[in-house]
Amino acid sequence: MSERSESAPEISRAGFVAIVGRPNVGKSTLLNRLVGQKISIVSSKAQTTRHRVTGIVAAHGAQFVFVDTPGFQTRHRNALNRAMNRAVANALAGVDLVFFVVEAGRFGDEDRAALAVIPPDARVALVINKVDLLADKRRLLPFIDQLRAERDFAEIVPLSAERGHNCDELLEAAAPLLPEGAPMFGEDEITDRSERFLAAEFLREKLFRLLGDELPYGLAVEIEKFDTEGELRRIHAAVIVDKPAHKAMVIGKGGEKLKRVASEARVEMERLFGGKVFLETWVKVKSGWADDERALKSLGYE
Ligand SMILES: Nc1nc2c(ncn2[C@@H]2O[C@H](COP(=O)(O)OP(=O)(O)OP(=O)(O)O)[C@@H](O)[C@H]2O)c(=O)[nH]1
Ligand SMILES: [Mg+2]
Repeated sequence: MSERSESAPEISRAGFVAIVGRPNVGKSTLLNRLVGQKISIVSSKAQTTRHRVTGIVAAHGAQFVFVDTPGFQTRHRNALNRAMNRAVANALAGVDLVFFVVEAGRFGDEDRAALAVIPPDARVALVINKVDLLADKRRLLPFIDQLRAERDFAEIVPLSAERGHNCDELLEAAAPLLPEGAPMFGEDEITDRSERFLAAEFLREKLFRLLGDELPYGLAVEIEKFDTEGELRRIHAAVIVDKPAHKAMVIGKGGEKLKRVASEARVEMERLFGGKVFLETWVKVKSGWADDERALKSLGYE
C-alpha cells in the first residue's frame, strides 16, 4: 500500500455537536467511546455529569467537537440543579448538530422535557443507546416509529456505547451533517478541559461509585493545588461535603474509603496524563454549598 492511502483522509468539515438527553442514558459513555479515551466521568447514578465536557474526534473527513452535557433535570431541587440545566442550554447555543440520546425502548416525560430544550431550528440526530439491553430486538422498529412522531430527526442510529456497537456508523452518518470548513483544534487535542478539571472529575467519579446512594449529590471536589514538576503532578484535592456526618462516611474506617477512592482516581489520572501523580486528599464540610450561587461559582459551575 502506498503511504498516501494509509494516511488519514483530509478534514473538510468541522463542527460542534452537543450530546443531550435525560440523566443516565449514557451520554458520557458515548463521548468516551467516540473519543477513544475516558475524559468524561460515568456512573450508574443519575446526574453524574455536572459540567460541559468537550471531546475532539477526527473521523470520516470531519472534525467533531463534542460537548457532553449534564442530564437535563425536570426537578429543580437547588442552585446546583439549575446550574446543570444552564450548562445544557449554554452547550446548545450555536451548535451545528445535536445528538439526542435515549435508552432503547424507553421514552418518558423526562426524555420529552430534554428534547424540548433543543431549539426548534437545530439539526438533531437521534441516538438510541443501550440496544444491548433490549431482549427483543423486534421492539426497536416500533420504538423508532414512536420517536419519529416526536421530532424530525436528521438521522436515527441505534447503538451500544458501552460495547462499542455501531458507534463508528454514528460518526459516518453525522459527518455529512457538519458544515464545510477547516479543523478548529490540533490533531492531537482530545479535550479543551484542563488537567486540573479532569483531576477533580476523576476523583468525583470514584466518590460517586464507591459511596452510598444519597451521598453523591452532596459532594463536590475542589483542586487546591496542582503543580507539575517534569513528568510528576502534585495534586491536593478537597472533597466538599454538605453535612458533618458525611465527612466520616467519605473517610471510612481508619481512612480506608478515602484511601481507596484516591488510589483509584490516581490510576486513571496517570493513564490520561501520561505521568506519575502524587495525590493528597482531605474532606471539608461546606454546609449548603449546592444551594449557594457563590460557592458554586468558586467550584467552577456555570
Ligand atoms: N448496558 C449498557 N449500559 C450502558 C450503555 N451506555 C451506558 N451505560 C451505562 O449507563 C449508566 C449511565 O452512563 P453515563 O454515561 O454516566 O450516562 P449519562 O447520560 O452521561 O448520565 P448523566 O451524566 O448522569 O446524565 C452507566 O452505568 C453506564 O455504564 C450501553 O450501551 N449499554
Ligand atoms: Mg454524563
